[in-house]
Amino acid sequence: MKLLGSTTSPFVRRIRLLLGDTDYEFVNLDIYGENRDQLRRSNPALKIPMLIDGDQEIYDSRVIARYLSQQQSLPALSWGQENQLTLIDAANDSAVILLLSKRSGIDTDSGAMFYELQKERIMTTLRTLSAMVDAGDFGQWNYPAICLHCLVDWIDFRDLVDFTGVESLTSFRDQTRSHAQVAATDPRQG
Ligand SMILES: N[C@@H](CCC(=O)N[C@@H](CS)C(=O)NCC(=O)O)C(=O)O
Repeated sequence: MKLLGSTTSPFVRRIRLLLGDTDYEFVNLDIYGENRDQLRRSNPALKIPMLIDGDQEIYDSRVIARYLSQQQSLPALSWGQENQLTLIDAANDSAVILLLSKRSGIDTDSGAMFYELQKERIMTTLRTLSAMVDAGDFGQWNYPAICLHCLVDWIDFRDLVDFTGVESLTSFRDQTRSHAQVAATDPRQG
């Protein structure tokens, strides 16, 4: 089994954490630079992660997680957990948009509607996720908790969000740092 990704992507990190100590090959790609042609050949959506298992190619972390969960005979996610993932993905997608825009030289603080919508989405989802943490909804180290850890750690690493009012999220990140592979997949090592 081969996982195409990068050491900094939060979407890739969640799959690396889910894979744990499974034997697989990790292909670390510079998708905006020297390895872009390899990405073009591998995934027409031009996104990471991507999993290759024999003849089976799987795109998108959510689908990869479903594939691996079936292989590991893990229980299917509940609808509530699916909603947790949707909120985490919504915040993560908007945060990626902010980062790529900044890297493109765009002023994301100009008041432009598009960026105000991304920032609003990030804060509404983070506030809801923070309340869920307070309610104990992320008490188990399962796939949604892994995804939340990767999101919070990544937006902190990229300095994309002011965590005032959602400090439960950074506390959650700090408390879950000791789990297997978390230190080894820290994007700061990338
Ligand atoms: N829905 C996708 C999102 C993956 C994603 O956005 N990955 C980023 C890296 S963090 C990417 O490949 N971005 C490339 C681009 O936006 O051009 C998933 O869950 O796998």
